[in-house]
Amino acid sequence: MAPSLLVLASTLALTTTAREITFPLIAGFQQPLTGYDSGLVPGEDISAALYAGLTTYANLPYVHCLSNSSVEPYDIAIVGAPFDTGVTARPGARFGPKGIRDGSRRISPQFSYSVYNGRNFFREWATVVDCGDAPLTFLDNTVALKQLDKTHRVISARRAANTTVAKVPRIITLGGDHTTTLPALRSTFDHWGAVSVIHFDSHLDTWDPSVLGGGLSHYAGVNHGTFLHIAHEEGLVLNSSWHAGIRAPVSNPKYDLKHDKACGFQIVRARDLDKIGTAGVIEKLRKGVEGTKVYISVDIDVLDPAFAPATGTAEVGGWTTRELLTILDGLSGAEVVGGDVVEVAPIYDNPGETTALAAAEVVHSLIGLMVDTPVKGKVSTSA
Ligand SMILES: [Mn+2]
Repeated sequence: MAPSLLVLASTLALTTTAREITFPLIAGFQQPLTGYDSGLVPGEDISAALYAGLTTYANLPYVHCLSNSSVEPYDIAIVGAPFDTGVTARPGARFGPKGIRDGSRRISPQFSYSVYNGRNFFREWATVVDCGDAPLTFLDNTVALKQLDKTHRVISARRAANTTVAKVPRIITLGGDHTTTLPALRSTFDHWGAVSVIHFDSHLDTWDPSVLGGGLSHYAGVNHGTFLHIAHEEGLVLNSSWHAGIRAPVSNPKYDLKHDKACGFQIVRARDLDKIGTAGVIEKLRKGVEGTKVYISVDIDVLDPAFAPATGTAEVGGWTTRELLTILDGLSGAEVVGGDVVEVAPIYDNPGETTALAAAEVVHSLIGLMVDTPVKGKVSTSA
């Protein structure tokens, strides 16, 4: 072997033993994204949980809120409702909670100061936790909805963490098809009475069960297109409720729209935004629900399928993710007692998780509204 090759071979051998990569000194340091090293064992900080550990919404702590014993107190609880046997079109929303949590992995309490308002809603007065999913049977809708009723009752019956601000913990549900909003409204009624619903959706969802499904059987009349009719029938909804983003056709314009009004709703249509802008939509909604407690339900199909393809009943001609977030954030000051994001069916999403990312950010906005405006409960709760 020529001497020059020998030198090269020995240099390579030296290189392969030098495995430690040393970077030049820098004039600063990176704050850990989450957690701080306990110092139990010297070395790298592995206490950080971002993209590691089990996936909760926004890397929040998991609490077994449905436990029979006492748990760490919280003020705002995220809970999944894996239920999709109330749909009239594409199923798949039972995997919505998992999809939304996956879409939220980049969000963390340590890195959430908004460039719009300078606030980090995870770091104000409220303890926000993820309760995991409600155990719902997929074989009987009546039983599943009873299980979800009880889930809401148990989670909201615990004593809040920061009782000096608000005594009743509030819940944000990750759907699930839209039927899952009904148990949530029953639960907010128990604590705060009837509410104005701000319902972001491309569909009315106030269909008379006798028109949609109920002709088949009483059981079939309880579904994701009739739950607002049923909520009205049960007296859970005030006449100051609003739909926002409506664009899907109706079967009978005289009956459907009249019936919708009778259920307590007024309508902002999707294309109204072109005329009055996000500021105009915000003004209508804010004025419309003034002085009442508010429940915000976001059917992800309010977005155009370009921004949310992964949903059961997609309708073209919808709002953008930015427009929806602007409108949601614009509702600050409203007394939001509960909220949800529903109809996310991850199987129809794309590799970029477009729908899941949008849904995760919508949940973030709902948390912001709840933290911004605490709500006093009228019913006292026990520990
Ligand atoms: Mn809906």
